[in-house]
Amino acid sequence: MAAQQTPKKKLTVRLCGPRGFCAGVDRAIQIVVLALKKYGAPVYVRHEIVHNRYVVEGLQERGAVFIEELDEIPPEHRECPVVFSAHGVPKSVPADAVARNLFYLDATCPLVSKVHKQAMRHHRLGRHVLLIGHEGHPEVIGTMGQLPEGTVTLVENVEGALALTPPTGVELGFVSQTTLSVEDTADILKALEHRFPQMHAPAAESICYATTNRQEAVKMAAPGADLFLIVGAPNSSNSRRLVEVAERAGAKHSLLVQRASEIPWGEIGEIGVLGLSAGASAPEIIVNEIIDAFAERYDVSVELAVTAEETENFPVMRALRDVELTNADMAFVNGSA
Ligand code: 0CH
Ligand code: SF4
Repeated sequence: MAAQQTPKKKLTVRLCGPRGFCAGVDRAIQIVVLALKKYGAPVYVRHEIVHNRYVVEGLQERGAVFIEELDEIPPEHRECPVVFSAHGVPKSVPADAVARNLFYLDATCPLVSKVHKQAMRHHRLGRHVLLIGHEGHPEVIGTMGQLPEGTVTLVENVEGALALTPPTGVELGFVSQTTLSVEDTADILKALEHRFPQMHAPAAESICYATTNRQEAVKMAAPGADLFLIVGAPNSSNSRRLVEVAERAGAKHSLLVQRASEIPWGEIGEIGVLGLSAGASAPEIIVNEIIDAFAERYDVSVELAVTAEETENFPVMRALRDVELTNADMAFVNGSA
């Protein structure tokens, strides 16, 4: 007699929307793919174009070469394009590229560039800039590097805001990293405003629409979730913030995973509701891979937790607009392959 199979346990997967790629990530990946098509391999990319190994490896397979500094480009490859990552770069980087006679394509997200402009505006108006963000993150290095040394002070948390001793006799203006926790940033701002009531805000919000929307959807899906998985990399600021948001909003436990192979099956225990989202740099194909991995072990039903529709689209630079992408390229660019 055939052994009877135990029926799979029921699992509701609350799938957040929006999740995954934002317009800035889509544009940055597109720039590398288009540059490879137009100019051929190798195309150099300064820093991971976005913080995702799957994306980086996919681009490497197509002929991209990832470097951290421009001096890693060998002299015989000076003619090859070099792309700056979505996180932005200090002003010294394009200046160095010009000095080295390199051809560069800047894939900085337009919303990061907007923060750069706001920081520069504060500076132009004679203000000392307070940058809310995390030390060492490439976006923070890029934003600080828009202004002369000593004219920007980094504020990492409420303690930092309380301990801050900015230069005296000068007005203050703030900006932030685009990928921070909306709630933590509000707390930091409250502490700063309490101490420096005359401090000037930027003309536009620094935390971007994609960060805000992904956090909102996770907040909606988290209450009652036994486990919340965020697809993303350990060096992805926006993804790590989603893990924190999930736990704060009521998920019993939340974890960052890069691939289905990282799911710690032995530690999951009894679960009936799984929250699922993906950081702005995580492709949808990995979200599907994770749903499939759960479907092998549970009787899965997917429920959508949608808080916004996103229609943002950032066009690539003119130099690349004449290049045609195949369907396969398009699928890679939008994260579905
Ligand atoms: O969230 P961070 O900034 O670490 O970067 P990511 O994971 O590559 O996501 C894309 C955002 C790029 C710049 O805002
Ligand atoms: Fe741009 Fe926001 Fe995406 Fe960063 S997370 S690339 S700022 S849209």
